[in-house]
Amino acid sequence: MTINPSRLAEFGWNAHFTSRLETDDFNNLAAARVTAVHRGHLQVAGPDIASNIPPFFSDDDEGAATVGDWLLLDPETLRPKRLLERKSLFKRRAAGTGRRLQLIAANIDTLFVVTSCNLDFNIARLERYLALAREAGVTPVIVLTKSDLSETPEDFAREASGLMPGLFVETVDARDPSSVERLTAWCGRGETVALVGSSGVGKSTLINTLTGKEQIPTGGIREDDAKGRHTTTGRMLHRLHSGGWLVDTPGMREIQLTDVHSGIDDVFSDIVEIAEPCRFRDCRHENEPGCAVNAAIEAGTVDPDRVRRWKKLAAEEAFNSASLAERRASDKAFGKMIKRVMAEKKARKGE
Ligand SMILES: Nc1nc2c(ncn2[C@@H]2O[C@H](COP(=O)(O)OP(=O)(O)O)[C@@H](O)[C@H]2O)c(=O)[nH]1
Ligand SMILES: [Mg+2]
Ligand SMILES: [Zn+2]
Repeated sequence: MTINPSRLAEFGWNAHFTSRLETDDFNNLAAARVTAVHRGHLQVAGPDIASNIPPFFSDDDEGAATVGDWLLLDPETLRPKRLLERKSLFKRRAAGTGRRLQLIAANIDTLFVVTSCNLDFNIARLERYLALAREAGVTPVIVLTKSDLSETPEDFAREASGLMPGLFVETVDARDPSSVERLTAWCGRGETVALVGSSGVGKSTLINTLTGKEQIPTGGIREDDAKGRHTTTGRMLHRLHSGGWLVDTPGMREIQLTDVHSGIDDVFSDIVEIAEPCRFRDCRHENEPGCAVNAAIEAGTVDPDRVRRWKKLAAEEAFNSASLAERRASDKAFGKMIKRVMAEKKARKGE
């Protein structure tokens, strides 16, 4: 078993990963993709590999293998040796007081931000998802569903296009394969997509159309079991009939805005630029003298609603990141304390 990029493309491998290999790796290791993470093992898939293997951790915060990761394995034992540098990573803060960082999915190329041509369409929510995509290192594509139910789907598309320079927007009837074909450019061999959006917008319908199977219940039927646990019977990665993969994990569905500072700056780069000459470095663009943002609002060169949404998102992000930083600091202090206690114990034993 060796590493063969053209066969690995079947599992979403692309040039990014080939460029991360050492010459020796090709003949000495095998590569496989993590398709599910369980408590004591990882489920992986690759050419001639469909196995459960031991979990993989390296020493940093983001070192544990997650869904979508590529691992280099010992070809004999299939033990994981190395985690390949990720192309992208979605992470979130766990529920509860600790609010630890959880890795959701890695190596997604494109995020379909799904909304419908009706009341679900909400600019602030879309901006949030765009920031999330940019932070993760993923190309966002806005997918407007239910085009068949709207008299003016092009109006929704036009408004969505204005959210970010160069943003892709596609309008579809999620139930209709010929309409969903517009999305195949992002769903081919070597491509991995994920999908976010509110309940009812047509995500499950879209997945069924993209996979060409009626795998997933639609119309508000829960996929979780009665106790609210997520059933994980091979639903994490779906193979698309155009050759790509779709990641659909519970974490991906519950994703929130965390640690997305640079993502927000990307989506609102025009306002960040306008704010550059503010007199104070830490200008909050409220009533500070010499505020360039307020001057632009006065002059009518920037949309005040957009500024308001930017401030709200940035404030929320600052709050979330602060609590994460505190959490990390206290984890470190706790680790040091344990080390000290162990060292003292050892020293006493040695007496
Ligand atoms: N007319 C129409 N109905 C759609 C479209 N997409 C989804 N639906 C319907 O909307 C409802 C919710 O879709 P579903 O895929 O379950 O949404 P999810 O909650 O995002 O997974 C279902 O009854 C679908 O049949 C569409 O593009 N056009
Ligand atoms: Mg659904
Ligand atoms: Zn200012």
